[in-house]
Amino acid sequence: MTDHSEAIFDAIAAIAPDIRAALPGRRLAAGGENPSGEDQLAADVYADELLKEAIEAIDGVGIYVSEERTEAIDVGDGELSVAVDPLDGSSNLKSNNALGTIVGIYDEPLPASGRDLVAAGYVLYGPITTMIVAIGDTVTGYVVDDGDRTVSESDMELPSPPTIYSFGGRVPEWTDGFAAFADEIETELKLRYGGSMVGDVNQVLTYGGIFSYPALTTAPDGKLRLQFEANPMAYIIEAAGGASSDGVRSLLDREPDGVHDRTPVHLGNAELIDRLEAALR
Ligand code: AHM
Ligand code: MG
Repeated sequence: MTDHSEAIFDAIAAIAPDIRAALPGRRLAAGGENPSGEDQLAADVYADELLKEAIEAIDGVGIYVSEERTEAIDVGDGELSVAVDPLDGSSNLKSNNALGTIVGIYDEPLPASGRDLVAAGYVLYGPITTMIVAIGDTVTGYVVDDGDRTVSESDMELPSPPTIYSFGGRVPEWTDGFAAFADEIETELKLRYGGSMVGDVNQVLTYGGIFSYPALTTAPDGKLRLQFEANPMAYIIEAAGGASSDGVRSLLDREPDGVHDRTPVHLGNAELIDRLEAALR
C-alpha cells in the first residue's frame, strides 16, 4: 500500500511542473481560446485531465474522482481510490496568489470515511513548488524541482506555541459561537489568510495555529468538500500531531453521504481545536 502511495506521489510530483506551466496562459483566458485558436480548458479542468492520466497509469488504483467530475470513475482494478482537488483556490489565479493540488488516497470505494485514508498529500504552487506527504503518522516535506521531489523536512510536527490564524467566510455570516471564538483568538494570534486552503493550511503547518472555513448562517455545511479537501488535510494535520474538527468531531469521523459533500473545516494545534469545539457547544 505504501509503495502504491509513493508511486502516486511520484507521479503527482512529475506532473506538477506541467500544471504550473499551464497557469500563465490560462490566467485571463480560462475557457477561452489559446493563441493558436484552439479551445482552451480552464486551468482546473486541464489539471484534472493531467492528474487522471498520471494516476490511472499506476498499479493499485481502481477509482479516480476529482472536484471537477460529477462522479467517481473506474480507472483500473486496484483497491485504492484517489480523490483529488486538481487546482485548489483556482480563483487565486486571477490575483496571482497561492494555489495547490490536494490528494487523498483511500482503500475503500468513494465516498469513504477519512478513517479509510492510507495517505494524503498536497502540492503548493508558491514562489517555489513544494509538496507535503503524510503516510500513516509520518509527514514529510519536499521541494519539487523538474518533476522530482527532494526531502526538505522529515517527521514534520505542528510548531507550538501556535502563532497564526486563518478564518474563511464573510464575518456577518459566522455563527454566534464561531464569532465568539474568533474574538478570543484575535487577541492571541496573528491573522494570515490567503484564500487558498493549501496555502493557508501550509502556513498553519509552518507556524502553528488554526485554519477554519466554518459553518455559515447561509451555508451550514460551509464551503469545502469532505472527500477532496477536508479529509486529506485533516489526515495530514493529525499525522503532524494536530487536530481536526467539523465543529463537533474529528473530520476523519464524519460520515460521508456523497462524493461532493461539504463540511465545516477546522484544522490546527489540538488545544485550539479543543477550545473551538467548546465554543461551538
Ligand atoms: P475551490 O476548490 O473552488 O478553489 O474552492 C476552495 C477554496 C479554498 O482553497 C479556500 O480555503 C476557500 O475556497 C476560499 O474561499 P473564499 O474565497 O470564500 O475565502
Ligand atoms: Mg478546492
